[in-house]
Amino acid sequence: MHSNLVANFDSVVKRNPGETEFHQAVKEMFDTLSDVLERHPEFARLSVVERICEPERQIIFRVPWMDDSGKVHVNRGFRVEFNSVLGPYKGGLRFHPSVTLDTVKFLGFEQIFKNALTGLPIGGGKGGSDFDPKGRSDAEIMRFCQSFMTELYRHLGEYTDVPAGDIGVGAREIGYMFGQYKRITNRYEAGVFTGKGLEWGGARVRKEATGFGVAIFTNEMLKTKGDSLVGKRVIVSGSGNVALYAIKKVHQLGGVVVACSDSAGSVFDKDGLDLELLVQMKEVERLRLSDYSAKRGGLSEYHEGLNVWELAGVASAQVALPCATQNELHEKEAKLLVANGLIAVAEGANMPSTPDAIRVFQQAKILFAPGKAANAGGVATSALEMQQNASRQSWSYEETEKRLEEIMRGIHEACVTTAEEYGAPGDYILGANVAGFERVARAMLAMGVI
Ligand code: NDP
Ligand code: 2IT
Repeated sequence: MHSNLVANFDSVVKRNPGETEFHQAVKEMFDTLSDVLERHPEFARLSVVERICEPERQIIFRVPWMDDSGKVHVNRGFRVEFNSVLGPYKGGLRFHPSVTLDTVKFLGFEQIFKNALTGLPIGGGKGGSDFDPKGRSDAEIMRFCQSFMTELYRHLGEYTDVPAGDIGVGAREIGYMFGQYKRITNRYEAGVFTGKGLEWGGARVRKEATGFGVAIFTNEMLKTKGDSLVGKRVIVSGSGNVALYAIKKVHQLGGVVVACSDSAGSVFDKDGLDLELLVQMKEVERLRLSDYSAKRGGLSEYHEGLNVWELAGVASAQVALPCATQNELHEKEAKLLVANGLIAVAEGANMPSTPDAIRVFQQAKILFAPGKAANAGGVATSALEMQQNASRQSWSYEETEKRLEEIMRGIHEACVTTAEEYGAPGDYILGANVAGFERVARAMLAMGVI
């Protein structure tokens, strides 16, 4: 590793003690940047890497709220405004009991380079809370969102910081937060949030965009081998926003998804999942996946407590799309997938594969798309939502989907050509990291020491 990267990694570990996910995200990035620093000594001379690793601003705040029985709860809210050199801070909010500053920093760091890869004018940020929405009533969710926004609103703005959804945050939560923002500021500032409802400033295809983008990117990778998703058997992890629409697009592109999961277990439908039923259950009725197999009768098996990747032996899948959460796909499961005919992996989630799992995929020469490339369709369509809000326009579904496809093909092309330029053909991790980093680094140099 280049000496500047070694020194900066030591410093990141020392200055951010115990933040192991943040360290992991930084390490994955640094592992691919040595040649960039060799070619551009000015990046080291002007401490670009050191500056990129230090967020511009980190906000941590108390979120008190009252549940339906009158009990008061205190959660912690976060927003890490990481880098605004390409545009306003942009990135989702995650509500999950596991959220810490570490989580938000690793996600915010990844977001800088993902957003740069889209080629659109968006900086990087991320936020969230350790609030657990599971089992909460609608009224409790609303009170929590209002309390969260009563503090966060002062840091947001369409030219400053623009949140969206992530785990535990969908159109319902965005609605409550946008409503509170509008009320406090007395401004209908549509461009301050993305992922809004279609009747009040949301963009068509935003809901579907991340999952659609993952499937489109996978198909592009397969095309480089003269292949496609047609006839491929696919395992998806998770059954949330990203997973559901990855399944939909895989089916549209001719593949068949045979398994998916939630944090309690996994389902296996050997002839393909019933997407309509899944969407109805998860999006509308907010049910657990354990209810799905009962509704499918004998067509489906539910495996309580099973990590979906362990189904690799029975599923004989050629494609794996991890769409749940970070570090969910480990070395052992990667080996199982490879032994059972895997040819491609695309990360719908952020950092779902552990470093050891990635090593297994790379050694087996599996096509591997890292999250910051494969799942960038969501934030890219968020940027399209901002564009529509700024111009007071609303594009058709077809127009928006066409743009999403072009953006995903553009990101794929940038990964491929950058990897070739750096002597690592087929290495999508290096391609994505270097292409994203170079855009951010060049802009930072242009703007002086800020
Ligand atoms: P959702 O909340 O809609 O769905 C998350 C899914 O993952 C659920 O099925 C959930 O199961 C499962 N899951 C979450 N945490 C865990 C865990 N610790 N262990 C096992 N399963 C878990 O979130 P999204 O679909 O929006 O996000 C999924 C991933 O995609 C995240 O990594 C997110 O950062 C990333 N992403 C999201 C984008 C977006 O536009 N929404 C854009 C780009 C990336 P359960 O219901 O049981 O908790
Ligand atoms: O991880 C991500 O890219 C997101 N959660 C979406 C961010 C956004 O601003 O649309």
